[in-house]
Formats: sequence, C-alpha cells, structure tokens
Amino acid sequence: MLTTGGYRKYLGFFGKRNVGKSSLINVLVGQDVSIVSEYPGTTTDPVYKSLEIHPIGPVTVVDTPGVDDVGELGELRVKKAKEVLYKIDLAVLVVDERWDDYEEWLISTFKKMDIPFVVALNKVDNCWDTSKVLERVKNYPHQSVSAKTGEGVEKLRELITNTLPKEEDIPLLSDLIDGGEIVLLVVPIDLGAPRGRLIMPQVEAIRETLDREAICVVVKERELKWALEKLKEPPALVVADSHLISRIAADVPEEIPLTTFSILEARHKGDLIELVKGVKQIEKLTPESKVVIMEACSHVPLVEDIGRVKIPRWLTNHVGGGIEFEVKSGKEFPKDLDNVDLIIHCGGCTLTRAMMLRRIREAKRRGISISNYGVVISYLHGILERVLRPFPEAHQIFVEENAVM
Ligand SMILES: Nc1nc2c(ncn2[C@@H]2O[C@H](COP(=O)(O)OP(=O)(O)OP(=O)(O)O)[C@@H](O)[C@H]2O)c(=O)[nH]1
Ligand SMILES: [Mg+2]
Repeated sequence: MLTTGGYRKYLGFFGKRNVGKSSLINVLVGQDVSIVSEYPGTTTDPVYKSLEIHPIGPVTVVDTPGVDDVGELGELRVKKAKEVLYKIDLAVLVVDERWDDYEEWLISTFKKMDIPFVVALNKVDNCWDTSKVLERVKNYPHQSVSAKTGEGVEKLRELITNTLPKEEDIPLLSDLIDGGEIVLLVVPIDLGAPRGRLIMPQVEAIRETLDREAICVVVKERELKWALEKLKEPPALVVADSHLISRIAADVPEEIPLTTFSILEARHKGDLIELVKGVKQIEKLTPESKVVIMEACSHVPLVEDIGRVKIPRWLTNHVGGGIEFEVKSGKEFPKDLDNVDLIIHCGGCTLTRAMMLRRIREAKRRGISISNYGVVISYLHGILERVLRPFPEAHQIFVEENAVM
C-alpha cells in the first residue's frame, strides 16, 4: 500500500551561482516564486514557497543561494544550507558546464545524509558540451533542461515524482495475526483513562482485529490471568499498556507474543527500527549528557507526566546522575539542538506517519539518536527484548546492537 498524501514534500534546489536554480523553479511550478537575474548571487537566503505541482502534489520548494566553489562555503552559508538539507525529501542539483568540487561536495553530502536527488543539466539551449557532466552523473537520475525554452522540464517533473520516496502504510497489528485468531488487549481503567471511553490506539486495535476477521478480547489487567485460563486456545497476540508492561509480562507465558500499544504505534506511525536503534544511546549517557524530550503538541502537562516527569526520573536512575533534560514542544522540528545526546519523542498521536518519519529523518541527518516514549519505557523496564519479538527485524537489530540474549 502506498500513500502520497498526508504531508507536503520539501524539494531543495542547489547549485552554483547563476546556474539557473531560480529560473528552473519558476518554470517547474509555473509561477514567479524566486527572483531571477543575470547577476550571480541573486538569491541570498533560502526562499521557501508552498504550492501544488502536478503530478507531485503539494510541495514546498526551497531555492538556496548559489555558491561557486567549496572554498567559498562560509560557515554561515554551510549552516543555512544544512538547515535545508536536514528537512528536504529530495534535492535537485542544478548544473551547467562548470562542474567541479562543489558539485562533488553536494553529491557526497546528499549521499551521506541519505537525501534522494536528481541532477538537472540546465541551459542546454546554449548548446554546451554536456558529455563530461553526463559521464559523472550517468548513475544518478538526471535530465537535460532549459529553463529558458522549457525543454525537458516536463521530464524533469516526472523524474522528481518518480524519485521522491514513497511512504508505505503500516497497519497497527492486522499483519501480525490471521483471521480466526485471538487478540487479547489489556486496557487499564485507571485515573489516567478518559471518562467513559477508550483511547485511540485501543479503539484502532479493536477495529483492525475485527477487519481481520479475528477475535478481540478486551480485559483490564486484573482479569488478564483469568482470561488466559478461560481461553481454550492461547491468543496470537497480547497487547498491553507500556506502564504496566513488567507486571503483565509476568502473567503472560513466554510463548505467547506480547507487545505494547506504544510499540504498535511506533511502527504504525513512525520507524520502529530507527527508534529501537536509538535506545543504544541510553547506555552511552553520562551525568553530563543532554536529553531532549520532544512533544509534537503542546498539551497541558499532567502531574505525573510521562515525558516530563516519569521518563526523566527513570532515565536519571538508570544513568545514575543529573542528566540535563529539555522539553521541546510544537509541530516545527526545533533547530537549536547543539550538544544533544538523545531525543526521546512522544508517541506523536497528533502527527501523521509522514510527519513522524520526517522528524526521525531530521534527527538522523543531524547525527542525533532518536527514540520514543514507548520504546524507552519498555527498555528501562528491561522488557524491550520481549515486546519486540513480534517484529523480527526490529528484534534482531535490538539483540545485535545491545548484545542481548
Ligand atoms: N540561456 C539560458 N539562460 C538561463 C537559463 N536558466 C537561467 N538562465 C539565465 O541565467 C541567469 C541566472 O539565472 P537565475 O535563475 O537567477 O540563477 P540562480 O542559479 O538562481 O542564481 P543565484 O540566485 O545567483 O544563485 C539569468 O540571466 C537567467 O535568465 C536557461 O535555461 N538558458
Ligand atoms: Mg537564485
């Protein structure tokens, strides 16, 4: 299943001064987004413009200032360029006959940061000899274009569409069970539970089980043991709340697959593997480390808030000292993340999968480890290995990276 919707894509345009980045953007999007002039250095700061490009859909194009060689890359310019690189879904490298170290530097940076890119050989109406550049880019998606005549622009648009990563939809749990099997959900009805209803992941889990023509049994933690005894056949999956997981694990025989709602959400809404990789960083934390608690929404903190109180307390106990915690809330990914050793993200209930994936990717490109509440809670309770067993790939990575038996 592929999804194109959900979130606008960021396209960044890079290349030497005067190569025609702004001109190309204007023809690609069919409107004057960026100022074009014959004078090199016209675009001085990244320009962001959100619009719709057929057939790509909603995008934000980012026009960046041109640089003529690597030596010219001032510290500030690199910083500005990097802010764009952290964010984008795809880079368009615009070139002409002046190919040199600068283009090589950009390509190696795209690769290092895992940024998909296409190369546009611009100004072909000038009939410049493209053979040297073509030789260099033949293994990457590339297209000859003219922003002046419009030649190749349609093809470039198609190339961009085809090179943009497609995000796969991942179900909450329906792929983990077969029709007719039993899913046992352990749902605490405590002070934290909303009045008179269940929370979203619980409702979604019930719905997906029913859609799978499987059987959903819902119990509170007190009735769990009893329910397991009453069932003629063991459940194919038991799902419990993260904060009760250690107690529940003791009641669920080892051979029955067990996980948490947060782990299911982490996979459904994000990238479970990356979030699992992030926990490795916990063992590298020291009392001098800095950890950012990242909340996607600015909710009113609860008295025993998971992100602001419980996780910092557990993590401090685990590391044995005064880690510096900082809470960052809001939909925008924060920029000031210097010297951060680990980001622990909330479950992202207000975010789409595409938004969450972008945030994980941005942390990775900045070289900062990222995990999330659910994964970290299970880890700190010594139960992550068990709750990852239903997900063989993530489980294997955890076992290998953390030398767990
Ligand atoms: N002949 C020809 N000229 C072009 C083409 N694309 C852009 N130009 C011209 O090249 C000059 C620079 O274009 P810009 O679009 O401002 O270039 P830029 O890469 O944005 O430049 P900076 O903002 O300075 O980095 C302008 O005079 C454009 O008219 C093209 O395909 N063919
Ligand atoms: Mg420009």
